[in-house]
Amino acid sequence: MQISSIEEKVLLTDILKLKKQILKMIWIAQSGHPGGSLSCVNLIYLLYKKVMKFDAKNPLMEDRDIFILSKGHAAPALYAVLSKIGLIEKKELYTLRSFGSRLQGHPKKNKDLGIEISTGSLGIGFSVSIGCALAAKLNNNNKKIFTLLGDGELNEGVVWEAAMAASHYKLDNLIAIVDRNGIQSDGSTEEVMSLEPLADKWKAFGWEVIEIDGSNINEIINGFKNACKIFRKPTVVISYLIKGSDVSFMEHTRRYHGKPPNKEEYESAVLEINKQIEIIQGD
Ligand SMILES: Cc1ncc(C[n+]2csc(CCOP(=O)(O)OP(=O)(O)O)c2C)c(N)n1
Ligand SMILES: [Mg+2]
Repeated sequence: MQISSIEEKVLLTDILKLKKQILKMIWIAQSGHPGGSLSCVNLIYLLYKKVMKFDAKNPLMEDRDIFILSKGHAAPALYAVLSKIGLIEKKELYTLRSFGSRLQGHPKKNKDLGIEISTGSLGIGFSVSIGCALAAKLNNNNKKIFTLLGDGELNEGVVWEAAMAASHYKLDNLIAIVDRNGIQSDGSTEEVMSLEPLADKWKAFGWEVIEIDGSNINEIINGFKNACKIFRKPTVVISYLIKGSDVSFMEHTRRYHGKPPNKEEYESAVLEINKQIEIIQGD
């Protein structure tokens, strides 16, 4: 692993710790979606940490940027990041999916927690983000709307209807991010419902397309920042990632799409991640 700066080292370590946090939450709940949470947590963290205009001390700030987790089943990744930035207490994370908890299996709208809308029904979060972007334009508010979709989520017809509307209304304040991990619940995206040539499809719908290596911190941050500079059309950042990334037996498989680790699996995953943290620290 080539680490070029101290900051990168800190961010990579944070991301690995977030992955451990996600696994612990899902293991304790014995329910949840580890694969798609592990693949995208770096994107969500870097958005909040390095890109978005968002103050955890004032989550209702009028001109805050908005993040919508359209792939709502990755809620543990969002909760872990919201906890890291100070909006959710760590001990509350372990109430994931329990009766009465504010942290359900899919995000439930709670603006004090930084959750702008309820999501989970695939395609809906993305559609709502078009409404948010339009509203911001009508209110002359220069906030940005970021929305994260899964690649399997792109099977939903409503996604393409929303994509068409976004370019029609020239929503340059809207940035969609696709977690292109290549796997959905029933197998590889190309086997279930082929998406390629994906970049060309978005271009044909009038979008600017930025493709990034989703495991490279600088590419992610630069990709998001460049997306914010595009004028008169929406941008999609297609992020090539690995489902279940950083836990070898969860990588590149649909097995852990919606299956929690058992005790042995959890402990072995933590050991693997700890080793990676040690390597980064020693670099
Ligand atoms: C409308 C709708 N249909 C079906 C589901 C069930 N579901 C949850 S996740 C998922 C697969 C999503 O695949 P992908 O977007 O690739 O997720 P990721 O790989 O990022 O976890 C499905 C079908 C749902 N949540 N909403
Ligand atoms: Mg996927």
